[in-house]
Amino acid sequence: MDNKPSVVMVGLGYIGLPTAALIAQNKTYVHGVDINPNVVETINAGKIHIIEPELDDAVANAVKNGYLKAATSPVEANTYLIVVPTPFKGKNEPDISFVESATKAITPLLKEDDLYIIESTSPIGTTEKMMDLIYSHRPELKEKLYVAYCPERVLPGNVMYELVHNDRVIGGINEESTVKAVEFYRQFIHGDLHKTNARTAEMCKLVENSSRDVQIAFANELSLICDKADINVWELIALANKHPRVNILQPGCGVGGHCIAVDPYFIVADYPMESQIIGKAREINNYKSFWCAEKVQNSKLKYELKHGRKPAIAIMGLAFKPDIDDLRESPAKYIAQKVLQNANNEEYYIVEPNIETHSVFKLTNYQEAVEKADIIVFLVGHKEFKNLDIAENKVVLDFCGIAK
Ligand code: SAJ
Repeated sequence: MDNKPSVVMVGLGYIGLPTAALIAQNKTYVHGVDINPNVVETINAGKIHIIEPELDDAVANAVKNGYLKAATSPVEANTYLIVVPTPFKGKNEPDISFVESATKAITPLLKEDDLYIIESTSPIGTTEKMMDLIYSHRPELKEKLYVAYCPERVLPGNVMYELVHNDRVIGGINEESTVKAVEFYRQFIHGDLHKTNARTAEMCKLVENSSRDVQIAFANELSLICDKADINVWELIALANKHPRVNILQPGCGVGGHCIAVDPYFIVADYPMESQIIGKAREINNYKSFWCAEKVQNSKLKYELKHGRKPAIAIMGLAFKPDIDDLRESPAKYIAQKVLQNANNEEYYIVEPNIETHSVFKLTNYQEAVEKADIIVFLVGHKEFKNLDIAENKVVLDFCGIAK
């Protein structure tokens, strides 16, 4: 690519790469940066290192047409996007060191009127902090850059569509920065672009996922109460939701994924005294997974007492939510691991229809597992598990409402 890139995208992961491909589709030159040379090589070969529908074609075309190129270091451009991970350090403390090092890497390249945007999920105040970091190294640029925060809110599996069609919240460190960032996103986003300031935009991302976490915690708490009170929680929720202003979510075996189970800690870490419900919701949702593992253990012992032999147990689902193959941060996987740790010569059938093999778990076909097991534990509501024929004499532990 001989053309000067107009956008530098730092971080070519689940969000950075699809966004880079989308911008490049719009005939804007994008220079993608990733610290992993294998990722860079894969992308420059027109291939992808992550699983996301339609992303392969988008990247292949963008690379072929010369609008997307990857490298391990940045070059000069007009717009710089920071889309790197913000993991945890210690006990649920957000770690913004990747955002910091990405910012340091592009700081020497910045010039007057450039636009710098953070998309990474970040603790409140990160954009201001990064602006100060830039100006501490480049004081001559003070107030001459546009600096903004713009979180993404796409659902894995539907990223290419949602990137274009979802509304976005855009918050600059001043009004001019907000306007400039809106102009940038307007080129390739059809959803509405809502203007605010950087701190509100940062908080907005965290609040979206915390809100869902709190609502799921409410459903999970109900499931614990109903278990003791001998009430079918699924029926209860369906009935309560007949009220025109009630909308309770579904209980499950815990909350997983890389966002909902993570982002609330970004608020709790900085505002521990104020974020009582948000913190408690995290505890409840984590506890729910532990509780499910305990239930399996109890039911195993009960079975042995009653039948005088060890039961065969089917663990149905390992993914973090229904109908996906993503096992990272999965409560179902955690429960399966915990159950196997307690194993005492019982026969186990581990089922995950969305993957072929697993490095730790020996997988069994779901029909075979249901047929052979005495205790069937539903952890994930995969479509394959619906309407299965289950013999009357089997013990069913339904943690995801599959049998309802
Ligand atoms: N879950 C329940 N009960 C429910 C709904 C979900 O237990 O009623 C569980 C799921 O099984 C799963 C977890 O919650 O373990 C999260 O699943 P999800 O599908 O709700 O969310 P994610 O993590 O795939 O995507 C979320 C989305 N955020 C919101 O819906 C507020 C997405 O829009 C965000 O872009 C994404 O997080 C992100 O990157 O932040």
